[in-house]
Amino acid sequence: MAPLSILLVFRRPNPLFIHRISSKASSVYAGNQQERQINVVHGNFEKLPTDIKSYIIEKYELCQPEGLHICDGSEAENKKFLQEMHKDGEIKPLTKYDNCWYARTDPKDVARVESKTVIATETKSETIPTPKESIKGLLGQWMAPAALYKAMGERYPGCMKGRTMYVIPFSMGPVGGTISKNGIQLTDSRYVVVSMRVMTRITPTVFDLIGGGNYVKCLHSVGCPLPTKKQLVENWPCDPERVLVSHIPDKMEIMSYGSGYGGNSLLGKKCFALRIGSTIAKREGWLAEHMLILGITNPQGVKKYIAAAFPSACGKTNLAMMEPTLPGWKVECVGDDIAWMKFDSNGKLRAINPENGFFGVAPGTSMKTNPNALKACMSNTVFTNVAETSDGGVYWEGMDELPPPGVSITSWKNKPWTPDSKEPAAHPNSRFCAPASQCPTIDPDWERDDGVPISAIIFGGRRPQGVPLVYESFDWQHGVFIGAGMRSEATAAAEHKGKVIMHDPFAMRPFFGYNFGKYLDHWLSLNKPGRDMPRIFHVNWFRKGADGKFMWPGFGENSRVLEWIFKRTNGQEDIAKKSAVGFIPTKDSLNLDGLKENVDMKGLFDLPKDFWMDEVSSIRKYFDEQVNVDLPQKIADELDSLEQRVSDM
Ligand code: OXD
Ligand code: MN
Repeated sequence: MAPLSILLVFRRPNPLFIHRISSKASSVYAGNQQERQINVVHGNFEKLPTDIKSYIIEKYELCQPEGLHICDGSEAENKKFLQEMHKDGEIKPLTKYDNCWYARTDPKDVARVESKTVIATETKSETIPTPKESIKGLLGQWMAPAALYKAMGERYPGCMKGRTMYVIPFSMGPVGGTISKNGIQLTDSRYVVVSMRVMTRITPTVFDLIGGGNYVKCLHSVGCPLPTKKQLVENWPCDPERVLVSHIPDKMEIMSYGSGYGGNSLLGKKCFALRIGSTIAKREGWLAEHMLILGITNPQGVKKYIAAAFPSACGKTNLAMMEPTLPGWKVECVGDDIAWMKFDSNGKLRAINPENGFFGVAPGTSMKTNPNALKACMSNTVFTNVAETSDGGVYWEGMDELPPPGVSITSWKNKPWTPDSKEPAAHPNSRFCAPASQCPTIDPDWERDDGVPISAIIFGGRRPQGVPLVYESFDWQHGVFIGAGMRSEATAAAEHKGKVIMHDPFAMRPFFGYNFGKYLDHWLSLNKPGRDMPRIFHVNWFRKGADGKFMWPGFGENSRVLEWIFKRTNGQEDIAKKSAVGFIPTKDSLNLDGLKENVDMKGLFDLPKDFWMDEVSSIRKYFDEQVNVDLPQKIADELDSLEQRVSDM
């Protein structure tokens, strides 16, 4: 298409191309038997693969947008959307940086909404373990297909009226890569399009790669047809009362309604890469996990890769981008949130980061805690719900310093803000959405299409009491048990309140795409002869002393723990000793050279018997109530063995 005609199209209200469709062939929802038209405002609809055309027709019929824009992912297209959004008052430029933008959401749409996130399968037990009688299952939310179709029928018909439907062809992972997968997202939000362009790889090549329907279908609507019936808050369209984020694994389909916030609307991320991804991974024999991936090189130049699962807001991004304090060591980032891992023909587990950007939590990010994240978001970044400064910059809690005198701060709620204000300047779940390639420590192999070899898997959580700085599982099965028993303090990334310690197995509790008991079976089944199984560890940077202060300095100092893990993956036996919970470092084997603070190592590795007896009881209660008959016997045995070891302490 000639650029001139594109220009004309955008200026003219007339359709560029009218595609006639018969509603009989397509819509199961609308019940509308008239002939309707697709008003294609950008792209060549006719050239799309037949099954994608049918998918679009079906959803176009249902959502009734004003036009269809098939995204090409180009710089020019991105610029055009950003400018249009600016003109319409949906975002504003942050003039202090290069091509950075600021969005405020409706305060009712600020986080993932777990209570309204569902998976539809024929039987409930495909989605979640059957909990013990009279207990509410917390390992996912099932919705009967009929109930979901009814709920969709109440939401989607006409939901895009007056808006454009954007078609986003995207790849999770390097385009055409051996571990990568493709998706098509339909959305009525330009904010989503520009954010998806950062977080995934948008390219029309995806249309060529999709054959025979092997892709994930994603439909997203903010649920705010035009003209709006209500006054928008911050110009942020959403329908918070009726949010519904649904997944249909059998159809490889995601449908998300009512929210524009990242975790609910950038469907490549949690919905595809984890929930639907984990069901595909189970079927195909690999793993889709809530894990960062980092490369670590020792002073001799030997490099290894580590994957690590932490619940939301435990510092995954910080660890993935850390600057080691140990001289001569280097850490490079492959990904900060999601890992897809597959055993290759040599039995090595290889991982890719299916994402293309970082959707990081802003508060707490500073030059001290994560200089690389800050550098990554100095250009081409969309900030959401942080505070803005009068000199065109951003501000949030935990930043290194306040802006200079004379520069004022406006909070995420669009109110003047000073350090004396009662409310936070930035929402605790405010985000930066930045291209991964901009991270100064991005790993040279981060886009290798067959992934990087994984030597260790780390589980962790925010545990103020009782849990040592690091321990290693006795073997793969024990490691799977450690993942299953993970617990952590609640996060701002979802709607939970307060600082309760929540069970969050594998940091996947909000992201399992299928029955957690079957997920454990799948993990256990991966340990096959001839495979080089990664070693499994558990870390806790967040233990607090009697004075309520963190006992371990964290951040770059965590490289000392990574060094110990690195050595263990080299088979160094003399640096570990057996404890009730797993192998822990022998005295003096954790390198503390040059550590500026005094650290109570004894306290950090102390295993209080009462605490661990309580821990065993909590895990047992959780397994009994939540996983019930779906708990694999091997995991039940591991729990019994832990109890025995603790009572022998
Ligand atoms: C995230 C989360 O946004 O885990 O990454 O909630
Ligand atoms: Mn996450």
